[in-house]
Amino acid sequence: MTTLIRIALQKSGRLSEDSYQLFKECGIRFDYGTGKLKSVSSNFPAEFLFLRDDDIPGYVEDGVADLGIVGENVAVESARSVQTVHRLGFSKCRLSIAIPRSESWSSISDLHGKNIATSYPRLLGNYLAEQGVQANIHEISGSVEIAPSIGLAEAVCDIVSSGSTLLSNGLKEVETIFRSEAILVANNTLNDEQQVILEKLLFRIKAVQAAKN
Ligand code: PRT
Ligand code: ZN
Repeated sequence: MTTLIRIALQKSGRLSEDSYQLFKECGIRFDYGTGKLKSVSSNFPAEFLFLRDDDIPGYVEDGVADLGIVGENVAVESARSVQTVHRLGFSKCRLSIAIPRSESWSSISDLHGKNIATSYPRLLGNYLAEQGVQANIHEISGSVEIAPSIGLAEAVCDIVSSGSTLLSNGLKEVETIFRSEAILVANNTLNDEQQVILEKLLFRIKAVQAAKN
């Protein structure tokens, strides 16, 4: 039986379109968007799995998938043991601290003793520790931006792209703690055949990227 490499992609979200487009430009064909959870390529030894982005690092660590495309923010926050094999340059965003627009700000030490709402407790905790700031981290899974207006926290730490979500919630960005983009991650123990397929894929990805620059 020929070896297939299993690649986990986000089913539907901010990573999906560019991920599908990348494989298309690499000349690798597969069906997606039909509601199917997996699809085998018709012209490359790969099988694609369509998942929630949060599940991708764990699937790759466990070897359910050999490769995955995920935001670096999600990969690092997950603390899963996977290797970053390539940076893909799309789905760029930043993880930033924001406070109500009416509040003054002089430095990160303003957060000492404050409550900060975030879905990224690990990334935020590491940053605050590095900066020597002691604050209370409140982990919430969604709608982080409304936390200050409902009295849950004095600050938030959330993903920002254009900044319009912060603006429309009366917040201002005061400190960027992490810059992210989509990355290709791999299981730590690929066998020789899988490694050969990964090298072929990387060769094509690099050619596509080089043609754009
Ligand atoms: O359903 P599933 O769990 O798979 O997807 P999801 O809803 O958890 O993730 P999704 O699709 O929103 O984001 C996937 C990845 O895209 C993230 O992990 C980031 O790496 C990256 N990315 C890029 C973003 C953004 N840009 C982004 N703007 N992720 C989220 N946002 C959100 C942000 O949380 C905030 O609510 O968009 C809002 C801010 O956008 P602006 O433009 O108003 O600043
Ligand atoms: Zn998600």
